[in-house]
Amino acid sequence: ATRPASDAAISAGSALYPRVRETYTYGTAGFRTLAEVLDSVLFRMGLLAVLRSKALHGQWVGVMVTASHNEERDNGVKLVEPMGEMLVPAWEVYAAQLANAVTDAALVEAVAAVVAAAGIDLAQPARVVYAADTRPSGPRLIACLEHGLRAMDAATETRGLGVATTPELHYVVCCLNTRDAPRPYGQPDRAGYLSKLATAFGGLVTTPPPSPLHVDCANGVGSLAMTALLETLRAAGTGALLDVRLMNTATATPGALNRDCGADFVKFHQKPPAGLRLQEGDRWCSLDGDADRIVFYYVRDGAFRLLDGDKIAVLAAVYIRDLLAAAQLAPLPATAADAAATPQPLTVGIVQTAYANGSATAYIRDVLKLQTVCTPTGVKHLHHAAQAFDVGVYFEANGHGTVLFSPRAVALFHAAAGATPAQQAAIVALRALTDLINQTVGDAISDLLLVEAALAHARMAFPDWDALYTDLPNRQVKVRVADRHQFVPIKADTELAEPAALQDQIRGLVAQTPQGRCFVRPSGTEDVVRVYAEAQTVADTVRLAQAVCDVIYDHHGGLGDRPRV
Ligand code: G16
Repeated sequence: ATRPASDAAISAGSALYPRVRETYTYGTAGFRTLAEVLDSVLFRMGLLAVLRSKALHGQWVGVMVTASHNEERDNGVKLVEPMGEMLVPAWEVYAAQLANAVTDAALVEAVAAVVAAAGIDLAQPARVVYAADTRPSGPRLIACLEHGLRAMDAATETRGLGVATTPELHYVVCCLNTRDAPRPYGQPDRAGYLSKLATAFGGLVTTPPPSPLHVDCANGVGSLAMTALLETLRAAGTGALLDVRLMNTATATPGALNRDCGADFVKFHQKPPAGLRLQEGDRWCSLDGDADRIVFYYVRDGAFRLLDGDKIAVLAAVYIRDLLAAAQLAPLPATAADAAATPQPLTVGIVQTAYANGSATAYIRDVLKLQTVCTPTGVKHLHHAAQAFDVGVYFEANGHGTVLFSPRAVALFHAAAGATPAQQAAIVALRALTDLINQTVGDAISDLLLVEAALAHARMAFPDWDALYTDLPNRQVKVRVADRHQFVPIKADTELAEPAALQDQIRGLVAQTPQGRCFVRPSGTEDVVRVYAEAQTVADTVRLAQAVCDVIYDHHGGLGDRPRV
């Protein structure tokens, strides 16, 4: 058979971006490692993005260049599906095959193998939209990506968004693919994204907050998006509704990104960003490096108090549950087409991971009486589990999450009229919420507005929110090891299949600890193994975490200094 014209372009392009690593892994959020070894990966993901779009008959797919919470010297890349979701698992395998093809010729063969395996018609059009965060390596890696897009098909329709947050890119992908749908997701650019959020927020909140919210922007792209959001609100005449003070906005200072600041730092260390003085009672939050995560915090009686992703999930669930109760919506038939079917109430559920605090899960189950589901770490897993509900609230404890409304629920909100002013107001609020919440992926800025709206609705201050339940003491520790891939998690990350001896020891240590829980899993974004422990007391938690870290360090290839909890 004649070889496609792209073969020569792929081979020539590949020669410019030699592969410099043994193995690249498509992890929790795509490829993520030192930026300096990623050129070949970006070129090859350009090829793959074109193939993915062709496989989907020319629908837009997204490519985001970011390493999110990682240090500035890292970077990464992940592909985004047409509705804004994470790349499907079968294609993660193809991504790894392309990234790891050893020679230029092997890469050409690997591309041909994907074309054959996925049954791709290369004559199909391709459309790819891409963006990068503020990392200095971004422009270079985008150039590698663009070369790959052209090499695979010079006629690929492309859109570069420049510097954008990860959730903005997910939003734009979804908008581009729903332009002709009955309910387009929105205008496919930053202005459309911000005005959608601003309009929805203005529809939910009527009075300014009692005190400003200080926002640690992690010296990342979130500061640019927050600044633009404030301008959008001001232009709409609703600027007073959001009172924020932006901190850590030094996007151009080398090395500043995520350094001693940002959502991951705050959650991990359970302390405020370095160099910021928190006054008693001040309201604070931290975004991460690509603005897809957020955690809130404050100081009370001199103690740092964290309001993490679990607390956000509970607040969002309570808010939506109250609105649903006030709206008194009639149940919908099981399908719109089948009016004779038994009417079904809307289902509401909360999706968490093993990192969810035991107290949060107990509160959701015993007090809110809502269903909880536990999935492995990674938004891709939570997102799909949340789609099983009409209102699926999903948050990782680290502040990554959102709320999904089923098409059934959205249709119901738009069809309902409401017999009383209270019902009408609740229905209007539910409609606005479906716009305020970025349903394509976790979004720190959308979540910030959601939390402000929920607190305003319930007239709650941070301490009231915090008091919904009390977290069990918990610790997370990173252990550097020679080979993190020897740790094989099962049962939604709660146990290890391998090394079996380690899992037995963890079980023994947990059994001796009141309300103890502990698990170990390899990170999919950093070269470490993560240890999580919680227990009734701080002392027990520290003891449990330290004991497990010691076993790993001493018997499973620990590197560097012994981890100290
Ligand atoms: C990414 C994922 C999150 C995950 C986090 C840590 O976040 O999107 O779902 O919780 O990595 O993953 P791991 O424990 O495997 O390192 P981000 O904000 O870094 O993109």
